Amino acid sequence: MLTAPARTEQLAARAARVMPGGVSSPVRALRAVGDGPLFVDRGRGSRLFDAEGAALIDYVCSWGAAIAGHAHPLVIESVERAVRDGLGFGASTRIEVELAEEIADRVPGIERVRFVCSGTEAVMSAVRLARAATQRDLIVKFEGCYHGHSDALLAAAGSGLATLGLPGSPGVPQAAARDTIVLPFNDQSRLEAIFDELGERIACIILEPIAGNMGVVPAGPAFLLAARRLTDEHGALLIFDEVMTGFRVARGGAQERLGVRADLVTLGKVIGGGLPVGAYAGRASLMDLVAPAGPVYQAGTLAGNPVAVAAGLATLRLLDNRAYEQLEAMGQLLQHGLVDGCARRRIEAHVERVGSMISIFFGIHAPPRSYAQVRAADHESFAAFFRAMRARGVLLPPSGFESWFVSLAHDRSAIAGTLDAAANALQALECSLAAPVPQGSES
Ligand code: KE4
Repeated sequence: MLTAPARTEQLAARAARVMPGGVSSPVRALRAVGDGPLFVDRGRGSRLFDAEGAALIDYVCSWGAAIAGHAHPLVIESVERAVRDGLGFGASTRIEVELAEEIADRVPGIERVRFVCSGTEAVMSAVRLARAATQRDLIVKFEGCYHGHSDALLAAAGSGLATLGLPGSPGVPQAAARDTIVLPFNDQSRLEAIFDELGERIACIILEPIAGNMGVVPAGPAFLLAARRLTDEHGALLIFDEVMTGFRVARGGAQERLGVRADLVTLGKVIGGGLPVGAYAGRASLMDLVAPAGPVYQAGTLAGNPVAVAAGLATLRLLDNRAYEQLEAMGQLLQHGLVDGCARRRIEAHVERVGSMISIFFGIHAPPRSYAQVRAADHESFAAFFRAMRARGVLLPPSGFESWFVSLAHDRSAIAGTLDAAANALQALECSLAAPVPQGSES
């Protein structure tokens, strides 16, 4: 564990006294990468400034939400304008209608949108709706996909559970997890077999169409088409969890990029621009089952909060075609630089990228297509790479089971700075990989 400078150390000690693990979300504890605590003072563009004032080129980007970069002037201006009129009313506002219209305009097949405050709430609500619409209980999810921390979805999840190596979580009653079927991601034959056996009892399949919570692992086209076909054949629903991919991988999200239509879509992150907004959305015949239009209950004090919605709407309005071209170009530049850096040092690694979502898997060559294959990667080397990059002013997501995010603020100079740091970090890694293991040391 690297020692942290004074202010950070002090903050970490105070946090540990009043917060579990000293953090508000497990992955922030940096335990998986064996690094010292991080406290951020502020962000600007592609950079964060930590409690010591050190600048870090940031690839966490608030876990994808800060797609416009930190403190984008137009987003800040929109939020400032909104806060002057009050922070929230528990009543409908014009701006939430505007955001719902913007989402419906962009995402194929969306006729109704319901706002909530997080991706977890969006998924929990969409699954409840799918169970109500089909009058069935079973749900199918995939190992390594993460859909938030609601009880039914924590089984064999990605992100923080994968990072901490947790199969699930204590406190989730058997009754809650019993109706969740977990299959290997991208395993079409297992999916077909489960529908042969239980198809008439399955309410929905939920998946990340481009998984980002086990590192970046795209769903294969045939696998996605099989999920679409099987749900249609058996009267089940297909839910795309696009909390991460929504409005990141294309103007209309993964449905547009991949050309496969889902029945329900869950959204988050980008639609809040860094403030707490989630949503679930789909065709009217489904969504109009949600109260008060229908009997499926879901509610929230801060749902559609005007300040948070203002940040999301301002962010979406920055995402025009040129923006997606830029995200693609900078993502490609970063990927090619990392591939080149590993090749020069004969470090075995695979760099996966979809648009502005990217991740590196050390110790494997073939692109991983399942959680088991990602687990077989060299996560120790990733941890060493993370520490070396942070020491050189670049902050990666603190886990090999996460996606890096490129924002509109990551210009050529930010990418160049990242690749300079990577060249040094990979050199250090090469030396450590080449160093003979001392005789008699622990394996
Ligand atoms: P939230 O409840 O954290 O807003 O969203 C849950 C969620 C649902 N679906 C997908 C595809 C997601 O990626 C997420 C949350 N993503 C993680 C990052 N891998 C959140 C980071 C954290 O837990 O601190």
